[in-house]
Parts: sequence; C-alpha cells; structure tokens
Amino acid sequence: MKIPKYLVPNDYMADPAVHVFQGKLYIYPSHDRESGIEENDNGDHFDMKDYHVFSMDDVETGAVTDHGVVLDTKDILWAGRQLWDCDVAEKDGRYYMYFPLKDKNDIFRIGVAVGDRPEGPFIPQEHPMRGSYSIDPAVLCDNGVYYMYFGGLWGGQLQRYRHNKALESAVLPTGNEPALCPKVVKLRDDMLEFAEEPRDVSIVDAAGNPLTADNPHRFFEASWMHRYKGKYYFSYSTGDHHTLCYAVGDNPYGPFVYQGVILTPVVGWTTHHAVVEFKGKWYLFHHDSVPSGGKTWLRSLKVVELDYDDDGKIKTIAGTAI
Ligand code: FUB
Repeated sequence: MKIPKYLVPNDYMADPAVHVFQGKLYIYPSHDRESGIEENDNGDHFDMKDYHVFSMDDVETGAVTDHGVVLDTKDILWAGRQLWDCDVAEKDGRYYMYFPLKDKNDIFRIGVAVGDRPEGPFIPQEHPMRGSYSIDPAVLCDNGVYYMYFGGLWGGQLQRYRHNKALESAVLPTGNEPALCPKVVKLRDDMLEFAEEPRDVSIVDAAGNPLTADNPHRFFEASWMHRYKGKYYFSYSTGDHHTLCYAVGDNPYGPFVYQGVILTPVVGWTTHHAVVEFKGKWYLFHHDSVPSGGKTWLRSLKVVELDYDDDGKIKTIAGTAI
C-alpha cells in the first residue's frame, strides 16, 4: 500500500499504537473530540475522554472493526482530564493498557487498565503507576522482559522533572545544551508498576554526542520502539519541528544513534505514529488533520507501507502524500 489510506472516516482518532495479537492487527488510538477549548501551547484543546479499539484482518484489503469504548475517564477513580496516547501489551494471556491522564491536581500520570482480550474492555487500577509522570507510554516486549518508553515536552510536562523528581519550576534546555531525553523503565513482573527508576534514553549523533536542544531532530514526544534485523529502532516526534524521526541502538536501553526522518510534516501541528510488521509487510500508522480542514485537535488515522533500504535505513515518507 504505497498510497496512504484513512482508516476511520466517520470519527476522529489519533496517536495510534498498533500490535499484532492472536494473528490480528489491533489499533489503540486517542479519541479526538470537539471540546470547544481554545488551542494553546499546553495542549488543553486535546481534551479526550475515552478510548476505542479497532482491529483489522488485512491492512491491504481489509475492513476496520470498531470494538467500541473500552475505557472511559468516568471509570477512573483518580481522573482529572485529558486521556492522551496509550499503548497495550500482552503477557500470559492478559492485556495491559497504559494511558497518560492528568490527575485531580492537573499533573500527568500513567495509569494501567487490565483486560482479558485485546479488544478490551480494560478495567483501570485504582491509582496511577507509582513514580510515573509525563505522557505517551509505549511498551516493548523484549525476550519476555517489558520496557516502557515515555515522555513529552511542553504540555506533556517532561520539563518539570529531573532525575525523576519534580522541580520547583519547569526548565527547558536551550541552544547547544543537551536536549531533554525520553525515558525508559523496566516493568515489574505483574505489569502494574515500574521495576526500577526510569532512565534517560540517550539519542546521539554519529560521533556519539547527545542531540542538543537547538537540533530540529531532537526528541519532543510520541515514543515508539520496534525491532528490525536484530536492531532496536526508537522513533519519536520532534513536536515543534513536525517530523517523525528515528534512532537505532543495540539494546532496549540505548544509546540510540540518530538516523533520519521517517515522515515529513503532515497537516496539523502534531504528528504521531506506530511502526509494525504484519503479514510480511511493514506499515507506518499515523494521523493528520486533512479531513477536519486542518483542526489540529481533530485528527484522522492513516496507514501507509514503510520500506527499508539494504542498510536497514527507513525510506522517508512524505507527510502530505495523498
Ligand atoms: O493526543 C495528544 C497528544 O498529541 C499526544 O499525547 C502527543 O503525542 C500528540 O500527538
């Protein structure tokens, strides 16, 4: 599928996390809605309240099944507002949905909800994961060990923390200072809590130097991890530079060496994605705001095939391709 295809034309869905469970492809997006909240740098206009799950038997020809609402803020005891990008992992036949949500003090935490099937429903735990903060969790299963990647700047609140402790006031590095790093943390065996303190995910240039704050390819949000030919591909959004980029490493903790752009800017401020292999082909699931006429808080899910060159480099896809 060389031409991108919209997947859910009758509703607004964004931030896809995508996995193959039980031979089917499952999509876990954010559910955008018109809240009437004015657009600002804090992302208050992304005021989502629930999640749907979608599945596909075949990306090339298949229909998309909507499994309906699988988790709602009204069922989360600690909920404040804003259900942003989630992910789902399977372990021993149970499915764990990880979701960022502001608590009643307007601080983003990461919660877990548990289900018996990939299509949910998911029952939330009574409290967020201890020691969790910021947004955009993405989970990798690596030889039976589970790692969560997370973090996001600006409205994602990552700049409010250093060494996993809350700061008195938020600090964003500038100029040639090292950029803020996304985080990685191993999950406990029961999948409900962190097994260790989150660590920095170091993204470095070819010479081994960390990408700096003024580098247009530095991390902003939307972590995703996939493996290809024995390597670990960490991909992310550059936020205010509007590209999806990736870096490659030799193990889940990194460091990851910057490689290039996966997707050039789309219509709409945010860009966010999942890379997944299904039935022998690789796909980039992502979103844009074309169907809503450019409203950045009303985004639509898309999929397009993704290719590698002989050296394992991802070939750049045009965000405006139709
Ligand atoms: O959907 C809300 C936020 O927008 C996500 O958490 C970010 O990754 C961006 O896509």
